[in-house]
Amino acid sequence: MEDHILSPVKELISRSKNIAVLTGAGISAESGIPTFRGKDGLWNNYRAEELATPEAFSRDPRLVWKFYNWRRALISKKSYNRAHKALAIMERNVPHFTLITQNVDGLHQKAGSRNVLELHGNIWKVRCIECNFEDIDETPDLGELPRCKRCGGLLRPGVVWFGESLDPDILERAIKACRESELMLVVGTSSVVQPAASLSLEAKQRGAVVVEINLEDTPYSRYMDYTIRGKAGEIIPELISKWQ
Ligand code: BJW
Ligand code: ZN
Repeated sequence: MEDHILSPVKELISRSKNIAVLTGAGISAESGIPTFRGKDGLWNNYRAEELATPEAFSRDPRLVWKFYNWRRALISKKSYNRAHKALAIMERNVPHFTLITQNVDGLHQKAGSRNVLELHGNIWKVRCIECNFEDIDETPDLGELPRCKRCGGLLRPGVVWFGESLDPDILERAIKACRESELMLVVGTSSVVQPAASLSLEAKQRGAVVVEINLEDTPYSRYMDYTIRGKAGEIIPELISKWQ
């Protein structure tokens, strides 16, 4: 990527005291984890409404667990990439830094990021549908119908499905971080899922500079101050190269 495209954003990153970053599945694509949409997207092989909704889980919990066990096994074999690492380095060099992710793979934390808000939960979390007991279990395959340690009730993945509300505390902290930021980076998300997608507008409306890093255009590209087209694993390390 030519430097005249990146240098104003590099400059903004080194000047800003408060940065918010929103990431999506595209940041983990270079780790070998499939995205949801697009030609190699997960939803091309599986129908979202059959798997990622509370109705699907009530109808056929075995099928939903089969899908999540398959994804848990896949993610357990993957590592963070240069983009995750570069964001962890950015956090250490910026006074106020919030990483908001839609991803459930936990790779930001594995790369060393500390202040991470997981909007859609975490694939290693499980929650009892009877007593709400929450646990973290990194066993890749939890079997057909995993049960609660406390009460024997059926466990469900600790992720947020379509039609479910996001954790209000996490969402509130994410909105606050965006509103207070001077600069917001939106990385590797198709920006079609709400309310995550509109976080960049919260930032922009409060005067932040918004930058999109993606392989392609999204419905929010036109609101961006800068759009950088390319791979997150190449662009973000370049943007923070002065701290490497
Ligand atoms: C690269 C790259 C590289 C690739 N480098 N880039 C308002 C209007 C309309 C609908 C709604 C609305 N408000 C709420 C809704 C309903 C719904 C919604 O948004 N639907 C839309 C699809 C229309 N939202 C909800 O239901 C949310 N709940 C909610 O709002 O509650 C209140 C409410 C309920 C009901 C009605 C109204 C209000 C909950 C959303 C939960 C989303 N859950 C999932 C599954 C999580 C668990 C799991 O993983 O199994 O979250 S769906 C899936 O999509 C997952 C993701 O986090 C999310 C976003 O996907 P993401 O990350 O953007 O991935 P992709 O694949 O879409 O894009 C990848 C991008 O990367 C692409 O752009 C590539 O180009 C790029 N890329 N390689 C840089 N190397
Ligand atoms: Zn229970």
